[in-house]
Amino acid sequence: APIGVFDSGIGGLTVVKEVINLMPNENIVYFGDTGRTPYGPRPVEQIIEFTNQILDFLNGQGVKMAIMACNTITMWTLEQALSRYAFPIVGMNTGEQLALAATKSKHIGIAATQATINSGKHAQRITAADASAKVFPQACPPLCPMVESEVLEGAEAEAACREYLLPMKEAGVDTVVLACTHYPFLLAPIRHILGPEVTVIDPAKQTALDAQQVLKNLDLLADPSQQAVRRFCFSADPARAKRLAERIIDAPLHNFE
Ligand code: DGN
Repeated sequence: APIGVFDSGIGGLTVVKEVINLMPNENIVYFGDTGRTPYGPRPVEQIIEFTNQILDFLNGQGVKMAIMACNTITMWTLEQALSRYAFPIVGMNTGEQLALAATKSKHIGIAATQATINSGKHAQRITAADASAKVFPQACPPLCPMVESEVLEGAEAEAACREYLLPMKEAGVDTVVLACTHYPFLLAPIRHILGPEVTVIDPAKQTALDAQQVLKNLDLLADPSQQAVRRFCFSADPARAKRLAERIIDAPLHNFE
């Protein structure tokens, strides 16, 4: 049975990359809701409705687990989804352990969609883990649509990353969590803007490790000799999604529909 991985668009491909690196023989069905992205500005009821539609689709594909490869979806829908579906569901790791391990100043920036920032969960978890930490949340509304439209470098990407990420550095953070799965596509301009003195945390790898642990506990890991089959489904423009996938995933990619 495949692992289902999904996002409001192509951002979840940054998580697929880590799932493939960690579990190369697992079958994967990806769903990206490119026809209705972004979810960040949508009301919570609609984010829940769209999420359950995608989980119904993945259920129909017979997935053994689903990974919410989107922070916005995880923050607002994970709890209701866990009680609604029989298969295990893993949300995005919120990165507090990674951030606290990396920071020296204990000033930590969170870059995410407006909906994720509104949830307050990243800040809550960081300060629950270390009461002396100070969190600088920053909503970055233009970044997801920019990535979806394949603007990943150049003057426009640099300018947007500067506008939204530089204020956190100026406020004194030494660590920034990329709490939106689209943002690792912008890692080059983000690193350029923040410079070597700021550590950039992408929780995708930890999310893949979380998923692997759940599969291990349930004895659901694929046979190591299995040749993985991967399918990538989108509600709009699979050709664009494939171009973006090829920018970040090293494995050969087929089956975009
Ligand atoms: N990739 C999603 C996330 O991690 O929050 C955001 C996508 C969106 O709908 N804006």
